[in-house]
Amino acid sequence: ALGERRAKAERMFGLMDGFLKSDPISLQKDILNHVEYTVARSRFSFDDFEAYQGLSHSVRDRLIERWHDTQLYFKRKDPKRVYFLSLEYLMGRSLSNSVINLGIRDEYAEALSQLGFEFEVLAEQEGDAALGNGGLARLSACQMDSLATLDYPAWGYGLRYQYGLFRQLILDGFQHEQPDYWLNFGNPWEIERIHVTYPVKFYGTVEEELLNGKKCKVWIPGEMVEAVAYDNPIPGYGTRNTITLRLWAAKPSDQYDMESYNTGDYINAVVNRQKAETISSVLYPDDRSHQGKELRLKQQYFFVSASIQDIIRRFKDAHNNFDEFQEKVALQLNDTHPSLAISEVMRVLVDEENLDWSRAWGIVCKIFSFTTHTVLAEGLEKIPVDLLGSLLPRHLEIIYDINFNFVEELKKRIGMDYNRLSRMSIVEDGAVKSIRSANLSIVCSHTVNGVSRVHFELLKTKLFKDFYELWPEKFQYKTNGVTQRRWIVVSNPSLCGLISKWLGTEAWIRNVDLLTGLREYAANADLQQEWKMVRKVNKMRLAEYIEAMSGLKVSLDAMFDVQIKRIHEYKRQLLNILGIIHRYDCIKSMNESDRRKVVPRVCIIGGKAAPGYEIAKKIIKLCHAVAEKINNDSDVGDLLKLVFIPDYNVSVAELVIPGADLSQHISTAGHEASGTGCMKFLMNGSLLLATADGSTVEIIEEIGAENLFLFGAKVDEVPMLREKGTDMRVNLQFARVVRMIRDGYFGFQDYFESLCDTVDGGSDFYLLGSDFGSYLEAQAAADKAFVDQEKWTRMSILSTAGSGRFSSDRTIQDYAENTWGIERCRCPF
Ligand code: RUG
Repeated sequence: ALGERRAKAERMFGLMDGFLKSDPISLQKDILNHVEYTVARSRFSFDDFEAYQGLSHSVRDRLIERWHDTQLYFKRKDPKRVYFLSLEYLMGRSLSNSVINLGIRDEYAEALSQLGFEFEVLAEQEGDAALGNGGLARLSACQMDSLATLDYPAWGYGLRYQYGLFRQLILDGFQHEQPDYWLNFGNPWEIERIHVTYPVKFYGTVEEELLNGKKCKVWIPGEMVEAVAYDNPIPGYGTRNTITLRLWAAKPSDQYDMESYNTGDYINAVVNRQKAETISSVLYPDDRSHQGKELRLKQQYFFVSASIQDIIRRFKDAHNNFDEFQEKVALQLNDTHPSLAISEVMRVLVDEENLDWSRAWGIVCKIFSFTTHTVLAEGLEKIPVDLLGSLLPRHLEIIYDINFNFVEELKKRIGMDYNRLSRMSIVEDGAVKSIRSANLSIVCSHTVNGVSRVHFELLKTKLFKDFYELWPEKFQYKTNGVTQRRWIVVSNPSLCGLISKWLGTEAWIRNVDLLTGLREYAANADLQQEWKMVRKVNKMRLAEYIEAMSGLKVSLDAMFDVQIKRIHEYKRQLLNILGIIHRYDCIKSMNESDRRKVVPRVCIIGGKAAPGYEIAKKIIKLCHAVAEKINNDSDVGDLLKLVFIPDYNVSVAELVIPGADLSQHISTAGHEASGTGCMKFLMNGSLLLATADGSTVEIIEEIGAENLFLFGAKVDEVPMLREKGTDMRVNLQFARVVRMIRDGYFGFQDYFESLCDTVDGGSDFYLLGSDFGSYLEAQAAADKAFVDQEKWTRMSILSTAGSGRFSSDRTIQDYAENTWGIERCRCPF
């Protein structure tokens, strides 16, 4: 019967192509049908939100059609697939991106305008899918877009959190967190697969049994939860290929727990079952530390177990010999968060598929690759052994066995160097005995990737030095990238049109290296004129947003200077604010004629602080306190304004980035593994003010140091400067601005005391004091360049022209060829 069904599907394959028409009249009909039958509103009377719903369902139909075709084609071709395991994805909005990638944006706009709606207005109705914290999660989203566009046979796997990243509410300048129940109004971009479910086991005991005379381990679980698949089709651009992001939701299991029903306590039994859903209920809102939390570990195992079952089921549909597994499957660990996939694959192969340990191990070592996004050893995840032993007892045994074999092998290679053996061991013996997830991932992966060249150097010389010396051939790096589809085509349509006009082609949207073609026109007066116009319109859009949000009117002639990212001490938003205080202080002491020479600035800061990160929250409050003072000082007027943009997320970034003249990427050197925000600004022609950290070092190579404003200590100078400390008697400008805060110039004197303590009094771990002088010089250089608009515009064009290397298309192609060993598989229909 299965064979017959397949044959029928094959026969229908040709018929499916272009099944849904995409001319404006057909689109209108579809939208109205969905309004009437899916949304259940009258087609004669519906509002913007209902129109958005009808519209998105009609887009979804078209996505589904291509998605089915792609999946059927992949099934037929059976290529090696990459499975991308990530606990976080920051997808943002889907509507605009989908219609652009489907190539029917203009047809939809026309169809809607005839119905009396505007596409942009409806697009604004969509909420963000914020299933992640920051850079790592947005990177996953960009990489999914590139995987689809480049026709790679790929699947993304993750968790369908019911509550995404918290909404940031600012009351009186203080951050408050509000739950983001993003599914409240439905989510047309996902497809619930009620038949794609897997049981996931937790707790219990491991017992030994005899099977055909062979001793086997059997895990008797204490709890069982059901994982239900929700598929999100990801369309490629300029291709029919549409791949799957499969997110798992936890549901109570029907297979288990009859016992509690039989005891007669029906109500409590139902309530307990419901608790299963908490596993996928909420995203951890901290992008750095979540050590030792049981729910976090449950989340990690839950999504890993369901994904591995799904992958093995797909493999077994077409193959019956696990020796072929490595030819069909590449598993990518996005950071250490999914590292339990390693012990899970071992468990399934050995305990359920009855493979010998050594055969299973041989397979595991060939399928996993690991990318680390961390710079500091403190940031590496550890799982307390007690916790793992209780939640996943069989996994603990397997990890111990992997470690035993590894350490024995290591002894043969390096001898009895106990310090090194103990540093490299997967098991850490300390006050709290723990599993080192990074060591587990390195030992079991064929490739370990960093996310920029600077990061790679740090991995080799510091973080994973011991492992690099053992296996230098395992280590690589793939500098991160972002997708130009989202970050130019969707978010900056006027710039997109201008680029295509001057390059004479839209081909750069798939082949972004073509952007270098803009270099030859960088000084062309006509392009400069049009470039300035586009930038001005984007600034106007941003200014309107600022006014609507805060009531503050800002001048379009001012330089829009932006820093938007998670609030972290190492990202140094505090340095930015101290610089702003200095600027304010200088303006205050100027006479009228000097004031006329000041380049007006609108300083824009946005970002969320992890709820438990006190210092980061104080930085947000300081920003508001300083803004309150400056924005209400009539002495200063339009010369300086400070705005904090609340609830920074992907769609806010899409609005802010195109409107930025200058953007700041000012982390202490050696702390940002890569950074991807800088790439989005670069693509949009914003000039960068940056330290030589993470991927900015490679950006400098691409656009030339003369086209950005560089400052601060270099990576190798940091330890020495830290040792030396900041001498407040020498750094007078720095001492003065910190003193202004300490003296209560901006109010909240006691509250800011501990914040000031982080940068003076001998601490200053992130070197704000020692970098302050060169930071001010870089800012002065930016002012000077801004006065010369011809020069500024040339630098801006050269920034966009040099941004091609920072496309996620390049990153993904490199991964495909040099890490995963997969080939393109383009759906021909
Ligand atoms: O902090 C890093 C960024 O430097 C990097 O660009 C991004 C993507 O690679 O990942 C960020 N990151 C690191 N997010 N979470 C972590 C902790 O592992």
